[in-house]
Amino acid sequence: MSVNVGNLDAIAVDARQRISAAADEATLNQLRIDLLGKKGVLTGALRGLGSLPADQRSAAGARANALKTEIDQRLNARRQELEQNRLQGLADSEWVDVTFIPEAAVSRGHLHPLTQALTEITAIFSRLGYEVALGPEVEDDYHNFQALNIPEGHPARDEWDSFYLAQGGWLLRTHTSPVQIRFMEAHQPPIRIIAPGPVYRHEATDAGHESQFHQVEGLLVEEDIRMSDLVGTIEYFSRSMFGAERRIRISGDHFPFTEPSIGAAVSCGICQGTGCGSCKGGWLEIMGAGMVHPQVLRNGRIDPERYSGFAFGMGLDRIAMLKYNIADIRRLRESDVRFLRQF
Ligand code: FA5
Repeated sequence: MSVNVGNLDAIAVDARQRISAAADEATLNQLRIDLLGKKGVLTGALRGLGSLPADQRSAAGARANALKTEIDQRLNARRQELEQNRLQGLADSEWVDVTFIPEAAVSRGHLHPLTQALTEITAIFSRLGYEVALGPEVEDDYHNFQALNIPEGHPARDEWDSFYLAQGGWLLRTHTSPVQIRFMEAHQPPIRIIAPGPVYRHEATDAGHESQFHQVEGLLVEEDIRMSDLVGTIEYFSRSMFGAERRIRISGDHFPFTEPSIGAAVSCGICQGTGCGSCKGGWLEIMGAGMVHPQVLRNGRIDPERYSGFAFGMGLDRIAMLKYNIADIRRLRESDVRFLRQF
């Protein structure tokens, strides 16, 4: 190649451009070879100096050497620049501050007391051969009331005032008892189910009452089932759930869908049965129960001449309160971890 100051300028322009565009170390290494290596552009030009006329040789030689130095410096500078950028990029992702004191281990959560109580209830009843059934939270009037012997205008509707949806006569279920009807409509005996879930009531709240709480319904329908089977089941449940030292009180009650009907209460663990702000005279009512009314069996398409059964509906929140000695039901819904972490 013939060398003159003009094409040295062209090499310089091209080299500067390629060096500043190089985005990584490998490209820079390759450029060094291409420009300054044995077979590099500039080396070739230097070699051609000998063929220049003597009067041009020294000027072109000086220019070529200066360019060689410049290229070398530019390659080094660009390398440093790339390294600087890399370190800056690391700041967010990989940079390790060795002076940093690690935080205390992040505390793990655990199951909510209501979930813990329900898990235990499910385990107890599954030992007795019950399975879990679920029903809708938005119910129709028929399943929530009429099929349970509560026709329109029946005074029991006052006890179970609900939240009604604007259209279609739907309501938020006031208890889990409609699941009894829905399950019987679809199954013939033997039936042994528990049906847990949220229920809603339009009522004032206090330490023992919420307007949204949870129930666990139970239904057993087989041949020759008696009240003693129900009482035995309640006793077995209470002993398994609360321990033998808690006392159980069974008293008469009234529900339109059971005949006869009873209520079951467990002695309060906060006051040891003497009476306090979170119980009623030392007792906490945990469930309503009774023998399934023959008309309710018929509404569920089951022959009351052949089959009989019992049903119960327990308040899950009340059971969790009893089990864990929680004085106010409203605390269960506050989601305050300082409170929840105790259980
Ligand atoms: C009923 O809801 C009936 N469906 C229960 C039943 C089922 C009876 C099957 C017979 C056969 P009651 O309204 O009493 O009954 O509620 C049942 C339980 O839910 C109560 O014993 C109590 O433990 C709980 N409970 C009732 N109201 C509230 C409330 N506002 N807040 C928290 N728990 C409540």
